Amino acid sequence: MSTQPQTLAQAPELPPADLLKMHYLMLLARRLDERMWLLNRQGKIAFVISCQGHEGAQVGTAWALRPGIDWVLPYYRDLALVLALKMTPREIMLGAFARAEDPSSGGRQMPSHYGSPRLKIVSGSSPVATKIPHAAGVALACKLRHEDAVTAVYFGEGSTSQGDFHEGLNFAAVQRLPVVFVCENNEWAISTPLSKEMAIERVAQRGSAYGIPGETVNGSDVVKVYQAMKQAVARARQGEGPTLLEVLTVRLTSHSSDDNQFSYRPKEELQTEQEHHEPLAAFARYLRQAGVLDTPKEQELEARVAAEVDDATAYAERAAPPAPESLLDHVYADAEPQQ
Ligand SMILES: Cc1ncc(C[n+]2csc(CCOP(=O)(O)OP(=O)(O)O)c2C)c(N)n1
Repeated sequence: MSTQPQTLAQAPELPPADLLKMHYLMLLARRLDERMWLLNRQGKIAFVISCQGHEGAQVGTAWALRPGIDWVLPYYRDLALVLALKMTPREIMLGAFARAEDPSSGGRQMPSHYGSPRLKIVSGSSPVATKIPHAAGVALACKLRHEDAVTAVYFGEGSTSQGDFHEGLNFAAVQRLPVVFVCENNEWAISTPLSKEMAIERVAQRGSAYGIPGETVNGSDVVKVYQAMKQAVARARQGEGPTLLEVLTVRLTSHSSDDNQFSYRPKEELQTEQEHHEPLAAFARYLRQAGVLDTPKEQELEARVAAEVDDATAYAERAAPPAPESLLDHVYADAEPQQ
């Protein structure tokens, strides 16, 4: 990452209980993610695409949203985000094991295409950035219905070079829609580095082309991320239109379980990022300094998270796969028109 880490900000509006819950969710996401890699290498689940290094961006922004009221269109890295929005570890593992009970797609879509009708989490298509104009559409519907729901859509910086990004931002800006565009910038699009993705320094600069505010925050400064998102959400809710929020993150794993990042990325770069920009450790340090976290509390949280990860894994492993007859559901239109 090219920016220096910022000093962690103080936030009087976040009581210690909230800070601890945020830390717990980041830890839960990290440990679930790590377990999924083990399950993949054991041949038990087909595919993993990681949130590791993005947890601060995701939990910090989620904290400014109202789960089940605001609409959220996540992308595949958003495990910590959907946990913060109240998806459960069991639901996550049911998707990873492609089980019938998986709320995202009944075990039929690739894992990590998170969706939950109960929580207004909208599952996306695999072509990156397509969810950005979808989010503008959701926000337009909310505006026409005079609902005060805000829509938040998440994507990587590589996705901002797709046409869908530009069309979605332009439409949302012209219509002053209640939407927040959250870019998790880890400076890689699989093996393509940032310098080959765009000729500008910051994704946030793209906002000015559409007449909307663009802001960049450090994703390992969870409190700052929350504050920036809170401001963007308030702007949307007050009818002042969209914001482009760029959160600087690090990608601590290969792009996915089918990739080897060391075929294109220097090992030293990853080491530097782990030492200086790793959000889970940075937030734990902040909480220790603030007197909110200590070793016994940390051990207690680790034990609780380990039990939840074990439970979710065992539950999903035992759960039934989708029925063969459901193979073509939602793939083709029904032969008989529905009344
Ligand atoms: C339209 C389209 N082109 C290419 C791909 C293949 N692809 C999947 S993820 C990805 C990288 C996206 O990078 P970015 O948006 O920066 O997100 P990151 O994975 O780095 O978080 C690509 C190129 C795709 N899914 N859709």
